[in-house]
Amino acid sequence: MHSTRSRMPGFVGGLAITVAACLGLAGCGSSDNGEGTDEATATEVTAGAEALSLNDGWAKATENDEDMTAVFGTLTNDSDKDVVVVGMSSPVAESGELHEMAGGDSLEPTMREKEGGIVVPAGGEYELEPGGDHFMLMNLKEPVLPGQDVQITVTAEDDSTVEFTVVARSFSGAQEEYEGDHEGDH
Ligand SMILES: [Cu+2]
Repeated sequence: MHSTRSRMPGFVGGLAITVAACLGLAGCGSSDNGEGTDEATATEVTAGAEALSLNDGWAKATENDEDMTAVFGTLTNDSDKDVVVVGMSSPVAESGELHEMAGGDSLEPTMREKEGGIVVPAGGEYELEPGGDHFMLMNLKEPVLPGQDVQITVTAEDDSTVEFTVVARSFSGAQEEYEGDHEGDH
């Protein structure tokens, strides 16, 4: 006996219609900029890194010989096109990465490299914060001290770059482990 017809097709169909209507409204937000730009065209072109500013940027000062640390702040895009951030670097670190927090069943939050970059929407902003997405400075060449200026370079997908200077400060949070790293000095 195949009784697949008892799966309430009317209910499922109603859900699908709701989702489609939502997507049609460009993320359900009201984006009335009055320019009448064809949306498909607008999202194909992105702006360079110079459209970005970093507000309230700061770096976490290192403790206990940590060899990595993170940079946070609010990325703001002043242009009318999205900016896709694909990389970052700093003189104080051998490399820089874009990180996100991995969800999952683990009690310990872990972070990992963010695939596809960070999209700062046209005229909008993107929050980098402890417990969320952040810039990661890997293999530090020296400790990052509270009050120290840390220069960072942010790269967009068209290889354009912009430099910011953030101040390091002590912060007791953001102790997330790197995915696959379980040294755990508690
Ligand atoms: Cu990280």
